[in-house]
Amino acid sequence: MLQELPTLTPGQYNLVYNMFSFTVATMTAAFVFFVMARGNLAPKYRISMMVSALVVFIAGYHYFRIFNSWEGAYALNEAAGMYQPTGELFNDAYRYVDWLLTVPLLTVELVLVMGLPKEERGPLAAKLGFLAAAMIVLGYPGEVSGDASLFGTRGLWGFLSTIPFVWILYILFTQLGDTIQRQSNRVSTLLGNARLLLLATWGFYPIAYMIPMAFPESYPSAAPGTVVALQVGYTIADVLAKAGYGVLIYNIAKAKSEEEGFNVDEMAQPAAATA
Ligand code: RET
Repeated sequence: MLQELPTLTPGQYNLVYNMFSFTVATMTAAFVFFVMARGNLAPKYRISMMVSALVVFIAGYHYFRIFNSWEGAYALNEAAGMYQPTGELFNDAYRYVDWLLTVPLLTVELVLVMGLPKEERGPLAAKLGFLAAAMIVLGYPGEVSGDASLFGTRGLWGFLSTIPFVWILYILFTQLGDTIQRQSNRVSTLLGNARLLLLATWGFYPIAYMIPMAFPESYPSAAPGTVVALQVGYTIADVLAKAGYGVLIYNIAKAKSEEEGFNVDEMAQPAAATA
């Protein structure tokens, strides 16, 4: 959807505008939260919060750029009462570059918080990270192609990207199943929830990607509703998959820290006493 944007009603334009603005705020706030919450965790689990913080920082930056790109791509035509494309590029590459950096990090977060032995951790994180990057790279040519049909460019690259996607899910639901079973009840429930949130949010992206395939003739220049739905859909999924998921990872790390005898209040007392 590079240059051929459709004309939008003010309601459609503003919905996307406000969603981008909300996401910049959410990612920034999540960054502050993850950095500050780090101290509540046993040192071993702090790295997973740093990875969460990196993910939302990268996303905050990209949403800021996406937001500016959206503003530049449209101008209000007052006579018509509609937002018309200015001819400036609405750059979808920001979204894909963001995913390319953050999606492998999200898989690393999950591996780190599981507290696996070192020799299992590295190879698993590398494998999941590589598959995640491959999934994003393969999706991009279809996203920016003008041919949105199921058996055309969008469908072909979407299919190729689904292969690493399914592979990741397979690893998460088979290999990691045993590791999750080995944890205490509380932690295994939390890890199970994180995995389900990952499935629910990640599953949303290929569905959003398929929306234009329903209207390949008119997409994108004559399909304002589809363009808006795609942007809003990806944005909601990003907030849940990054900030929401990071909070779940925090809860897991906190539960594990407590089980391993780390007590935040004891740590805080000496500082409070000197104050
Ligand atoms: C694409 C192309 C169509 C097929 C598939 C896709 C999967 C995308 C996913 C993206 C996840 C993004 C996340 C972002 C950050 O928070 C590329 C849309 C399977 C799963 C988690």
